[in-house]
Amino acid sequence: MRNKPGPRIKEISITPIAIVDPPLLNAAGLHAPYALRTIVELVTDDGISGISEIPGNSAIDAALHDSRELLIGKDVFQLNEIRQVLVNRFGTETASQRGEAPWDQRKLVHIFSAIEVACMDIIGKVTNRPVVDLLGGKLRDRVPFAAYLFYKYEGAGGELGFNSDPNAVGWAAARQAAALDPVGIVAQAKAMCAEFGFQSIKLKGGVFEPQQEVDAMVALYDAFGPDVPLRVDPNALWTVETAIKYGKKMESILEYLEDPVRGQENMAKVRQAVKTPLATNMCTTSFDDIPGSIALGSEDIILSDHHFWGGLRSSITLAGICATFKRGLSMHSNSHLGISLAAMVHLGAALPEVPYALDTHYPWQSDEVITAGRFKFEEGSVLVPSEPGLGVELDRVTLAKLHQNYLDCGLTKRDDEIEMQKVQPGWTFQSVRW
Ligand code: GKR
Ligand code: MG
Repeated sequence: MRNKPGPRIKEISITPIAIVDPPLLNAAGLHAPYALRTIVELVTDDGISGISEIPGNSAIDAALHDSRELLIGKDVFQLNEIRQVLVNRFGTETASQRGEAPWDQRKLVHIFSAIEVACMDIIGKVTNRPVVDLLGGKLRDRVPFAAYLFYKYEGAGGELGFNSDPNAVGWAAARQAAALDPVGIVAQAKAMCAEFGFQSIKLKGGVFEPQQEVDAMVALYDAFGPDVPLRVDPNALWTVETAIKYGKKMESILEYLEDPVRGQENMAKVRQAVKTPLATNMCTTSFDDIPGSIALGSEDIILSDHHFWGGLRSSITLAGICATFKRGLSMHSNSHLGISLAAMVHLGAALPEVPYALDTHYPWQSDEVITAGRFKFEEGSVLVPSEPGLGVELDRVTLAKLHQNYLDCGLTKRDDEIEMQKVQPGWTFQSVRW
């Protein structure tokens, strides 16, 4: 019997969007009033649509446009061939191209992810299976996420910028409040956990001098007690000495310490000196980094992210490597909407183990681009979609509105340093600060 050829890609739409983001602080500066995302839609010759979402950046968008002619006519099931064609066109990418910012600045890995996820959405629709089944099947019905706290200035972001909507209530109101000290962080945590039911908490650090951030973690521990796992992420801004000094102070209260220092060698030094497990989304972020990670012992937990590990199937490969080398595996996040969340949930449901609640920025976003509206969290978890493919559909009216936001806001890439300089003239990003 002859194999029937799979559905072929006929159209590719690449739509940059800008979504409202509050003034959140991090090691690289300040979030702009809008976070950028790119929505990719593939349509097959028989009219089936597959979608994906990746971090927005005009260079990645341009490369996606360049890859169009290579992808048109390709069978969506031939993911290996699609990947090969993209590698041939763009060449390989080194781990160092990730850059020093908290977020990953590579191009090719994001393109792989965008195309692979959209193809898998189509494959799921063709085979009448949710994406999780294409990853080997579901091991859990719900995927747990953690509260992700940020120091922040007052403000709602978007058109309101540093102003607030006086009519907002509940989390929508709390999301606007300033949080610049331990009291503000505890208030933010209480409001976020009340709304979403999160049972683990992460603080984005690397903003204030280390003792203030340690005080915030102690305040969270005092407010939530020993049953709520806590993590802090200084995004590699500390020296080895600082990380050992303050890491030791937090040994009895942390579930893990995320990227206290820069680079695998430094992470390995801290790991030998501090009892708390170390996690990373900065020093081990590609398969090329794995030999160094194992040789040096740079971390205990790898925070995977299908957007920069090259897609969902690569993330499953990573899970196998983690199991072999006794690394824990969890998930990293950036500002995102529901298409990314759906992909994260399918992946989270397929992972052999989910020992740590996954990261998500989702509570910080108020926009959505899928027809069903915003995902609901129950007791901090998201139910795994059971419909074919990702289980979410594009809301085209909202997509057009968010694209207009992109055109109007004038941003073409993320630059938190420039945003910070608008508030603190002369402020510069330092790759190691304390
Ligand atoms: O959104 O400010 C942020 C975060 O700092 C993000 O860019 C990081 O990539 O969440 C991330 C992390 O865990 O390092
Ligand atoms: Mg991190």
